[in-house]
Amino acid sequence: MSKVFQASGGLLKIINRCQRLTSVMSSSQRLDKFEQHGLGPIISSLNLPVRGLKNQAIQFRKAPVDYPPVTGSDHWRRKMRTLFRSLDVNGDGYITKEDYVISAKRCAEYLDLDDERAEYLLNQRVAVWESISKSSEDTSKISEEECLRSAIVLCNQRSYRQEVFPKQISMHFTAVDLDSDGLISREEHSASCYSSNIPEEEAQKLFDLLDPDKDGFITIDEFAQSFTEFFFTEDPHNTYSGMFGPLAD
Ligand SMILES: [Ca+2]
Ligand SMILES: [Ca+2]
Repeated sequence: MSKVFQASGGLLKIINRCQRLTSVMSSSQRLDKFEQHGLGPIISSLNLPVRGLKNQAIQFRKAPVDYPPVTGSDHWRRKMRTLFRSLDVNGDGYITKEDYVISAKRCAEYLDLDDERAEYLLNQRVAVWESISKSSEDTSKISEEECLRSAIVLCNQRSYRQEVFPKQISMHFTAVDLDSDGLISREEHSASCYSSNIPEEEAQKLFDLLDPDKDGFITIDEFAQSFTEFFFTEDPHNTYSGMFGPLAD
């Protein structure tokens, strides 16, 4: 998830105005309306590191833009807080570069990587941090509050759903697919969970959730499906609500 816009004083008013529109329009129309309020350019400067994924285009089962607007329900906020806390590896209440450095080191430790591969992984994670932090209010740290505030705005932008979200999925997939074979193995997934302080037993359950066809690998399409459902649905019973571990309060 990205926390990549500059909050402005008028932003909450814009969100409230947009939310009032949701009862009378189709989801596609509703998202168009968000764009008309001028939030699109906020994300235009994103420069995310994206791998070619062996020319695999993501095949969404249901396109992100076809989901209704996010209202920011209690359940949705709990999901976002859970994700935030999985990224705040040192638990200091902020996502910082240090979290990405610790995460890379833990991942390398879990997989017993040699120095060269460990350094590659570290550089990759730091690049992710730099891409998401450069537009935050304080470029040295991102608070939970800012993270939630930006998430709801971004999730309701058509341009975010169409252009940036697929790139972010690709970026996160690349970060977990450590041997770059285009598939996330159980071991790669476990390493990623370990680097986010998710217990091994929990990691095994999460892998099964993300590998619904049970072939032993998470494909980019399975990965995209889980992220799309996580970010754009608000049903507490949705299968993917717990994809980053038990929900935070
Ligand atoms: Ca932290
Ligand atoms: Ca792999």
